[in-house]
Amino acid sequence: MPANLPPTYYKLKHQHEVAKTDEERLSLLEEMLRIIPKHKGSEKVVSDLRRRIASYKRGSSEKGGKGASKRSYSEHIPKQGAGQIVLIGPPNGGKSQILSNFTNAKPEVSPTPYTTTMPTIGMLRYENIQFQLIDTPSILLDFISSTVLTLTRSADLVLPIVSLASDNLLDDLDMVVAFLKEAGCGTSENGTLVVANQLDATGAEERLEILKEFYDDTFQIHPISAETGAGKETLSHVIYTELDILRIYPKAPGKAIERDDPIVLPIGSTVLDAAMELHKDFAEFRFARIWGPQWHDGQSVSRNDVIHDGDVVEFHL
Ligand SMILES: Nc1nc2c(ncn2[C@@H]2O[C@H](COP(=O)(O)OP(=O)(O)O)[C@@H](O)[C@H]2O)c(=O)[nH]1
Ligand SMILES: [Mg+2]
Repeated sequence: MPANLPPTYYKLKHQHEVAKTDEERLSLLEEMLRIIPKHKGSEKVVSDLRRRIASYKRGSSEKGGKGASKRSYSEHIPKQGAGQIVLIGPPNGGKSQILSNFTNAKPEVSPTPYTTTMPTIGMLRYENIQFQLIDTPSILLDFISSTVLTLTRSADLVLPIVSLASDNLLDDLDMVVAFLKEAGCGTSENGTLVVANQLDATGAEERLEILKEFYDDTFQIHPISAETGAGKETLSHVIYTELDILRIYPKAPGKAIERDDPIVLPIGSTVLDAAMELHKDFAEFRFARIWGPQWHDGQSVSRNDVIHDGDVVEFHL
């Protein structure tokens, strides 16, 4: 049951999110608990508030909800893997469900809006690499979370998640567009990805058609279901393409190619970039040989030659 919380609650919640000290956090949580309407729909939020207040009073620094990340609060999340992907969107799009089902992270998933209060990280495996997915608190138009804004701006890729189970689908997407504008990440013509989640829901196909009718020219729309996993592989592939990266395989002279541990670099990288990524000592290599569709097998390449996705490079020191 939705909690239908008053705007003041979200304002306090945001202040709590950006608060600098535990004293401030505690007093904001107490204020949230004071003003929250107590009814069946808000039961879960209320009990969560009580639990967190108690935990502050015990002097613990637990900040997230159940299962949330316990790391200390920081707006910037160091990048891991082949790219940092930030999931943003309206409440109940399924951001947390995607993280939970597609990675080994266990964020709280719930039909109660605004359950997610802290970013949570998980790694999504794609073939022989991994992407860092970040689940975020849902966006609200009249209250922009500075955490989500910062993450959106620094991400390698932002993935808006909307729900095909929602009758507010078009409004939800408009809110995402407004948020991206606020973040200074304008939506490019047919460039920005949008994940239309919950494809398994009743009426999803019809809503997808409507979504496409209105937005096919503006967005690349990718239907998926976090629940069934439908569309996951295609989405992972699209993420890979959107990141403008390539994989190359280093090979030691006389040894077999290691296919399970590629070097990931931006498209346009050179033989020297690959050498330096492998190890700083490799920057001084004597010569390098390369294999791939663009090359003669084992041909010698120079430092400034541009490498291609899938190339195998052998460095001679
Ligand atoms: N049927 C269906 N339900 C989903 C799917 N993804 C999420 N949900 C449900 O939608 C609700 C909101 O999900 P959640 O991940 O917490 O949304 P968030 O607010 O975007 O993080 C939960 O009850 C989920 O179980 C999906 O692919 N299919
Ligand atoms: Mg969530």
